Amino acid sequence: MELIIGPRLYSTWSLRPWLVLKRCKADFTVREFDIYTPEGQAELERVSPSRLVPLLKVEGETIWDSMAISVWCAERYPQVRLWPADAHARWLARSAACEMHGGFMGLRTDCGMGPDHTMVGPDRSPPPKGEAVERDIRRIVSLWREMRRRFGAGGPYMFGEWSVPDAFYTPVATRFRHFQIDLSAYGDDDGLAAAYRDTLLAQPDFLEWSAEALR
Ligand SMILES: N[C@@H](CCC(=O)N[C@@H](CS)C(=O)NCC(=O)O)C(=O)O
Repeated sequence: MELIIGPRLYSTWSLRPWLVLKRCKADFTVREFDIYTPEGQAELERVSPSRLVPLLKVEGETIWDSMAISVWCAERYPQVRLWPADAHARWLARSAACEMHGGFMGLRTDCGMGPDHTMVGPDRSPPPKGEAVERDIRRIVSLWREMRRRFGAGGPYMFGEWSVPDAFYTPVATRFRHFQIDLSAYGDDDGLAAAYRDTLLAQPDFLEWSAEALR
């Protein structure tokens, strides 16, 4: 089984299913290539039905899209709890992950993982300003706070124990850190969202990804 990804430093979509596969302790290899070069673009054209990464090559098929790969993982590794056990939490966990998967264009546009935006380096950028990005940040802070308050009793992750939304929001945590976004200015009065951001940034699997990215 092979996960095909873009550059670890920039490809937020690649990070998400990689985290999910690691949670499953899946036996997989990684093929990383620079999608931003002309050769990388040609390779993308050749290997990817959508011209995007990530892709999972398994049993003769190519599964494309980070969410499709995560859904495949839940099917393939039913013993690993990738979604919360509680039904209400599970419904909302899927909503939260899908909201990230399909939205937050303001944040993605203004806080992109461009070549100078390392996820872990000291060269942080100033906080972005603008209606769309600020609306997105406020929404994410409110979502994180609500889920942590309602479902977070069993652990430090969004729904207590680790689940797929944590993978989907890890790149957001890196953006909040990189762009020095003060979450208290967006309704995080008591630091609940900031603590969750720090939990995501301290995940051992994420630290492994970061170390590889800087290699
Ligand atoms: N909805 C897709 C989005 C994937 C995506 O946008 N991937 C970017 C890299 S992070 C890409 O492949 N871009 C190709 C390009 O910029 O040419 C998913 O969840 O996998």
